[in-house]
Amino acid sequence: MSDILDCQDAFEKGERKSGAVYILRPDPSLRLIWAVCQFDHESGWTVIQRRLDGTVDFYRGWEEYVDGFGYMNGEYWMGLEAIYLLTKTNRRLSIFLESHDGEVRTANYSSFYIDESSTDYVNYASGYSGDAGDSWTGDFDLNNMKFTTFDKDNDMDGSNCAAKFHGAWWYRSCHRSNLNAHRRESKVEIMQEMMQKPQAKLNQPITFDNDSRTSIKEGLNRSENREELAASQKEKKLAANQTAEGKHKKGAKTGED
Ligand SMILES: [Ca+2]
Repeated sequence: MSDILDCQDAFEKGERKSGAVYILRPDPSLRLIWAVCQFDHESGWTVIQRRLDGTVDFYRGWEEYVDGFGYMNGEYWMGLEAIYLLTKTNRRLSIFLESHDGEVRTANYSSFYIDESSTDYVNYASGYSGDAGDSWTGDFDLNNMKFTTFDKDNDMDGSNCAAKFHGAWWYRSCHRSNLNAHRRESKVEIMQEMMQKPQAKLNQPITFDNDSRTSIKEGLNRSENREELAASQKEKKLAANQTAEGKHKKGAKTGED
């Protein structure tokens, strides 16, 4: 069972395998989350969204945006519920946009978190810095907006912004940032990573030590299996302890272990 809260916690525990998949448990009582961690000299970042090559379709409905989709070694959206859990404690966000010729621009927010599912994951972002431009808290403020998908219209526009712009986002009416949108036929494509935790540029390619085709869903399933396994191991241990206790009672008094 994972005892790593998030990628920052992994960093503090000595982990340094950038691009590796870690199993996180941001709240001890809650579910496990599979995530790619990136490390720099002073912190660990949890990759909550990544788009690299257009191989994963990001035009999806509410349920999938809540649960997450994609592949750990490629493109993925971690899922709103997981982002909610992670941003309960870590509230920094960095967005990296990389053009085909390798130019990286960043947008950093010193505070970012989203609220729980009953609010449809209302977002709160502030404290912009960077060179990518602020399309979140500036003139087109997305603060206090709920998340919108093509099958769940929470935006302020007369239309459904997700359907209109082929994406899913915290749209107001409609957007300037649309990071889950369908890729346009343009010469410059972008590579993005949305991470928690501060600054630093990540120009290095992503490498994977883990299974080459691990999907978010598989990760969740495996997490559940691991939990079941851990639970059954705990039961066995408990049973063994009880047996041992019984023996102790029968025999002479012995020290507790
Ligand atoms: Ca609308």
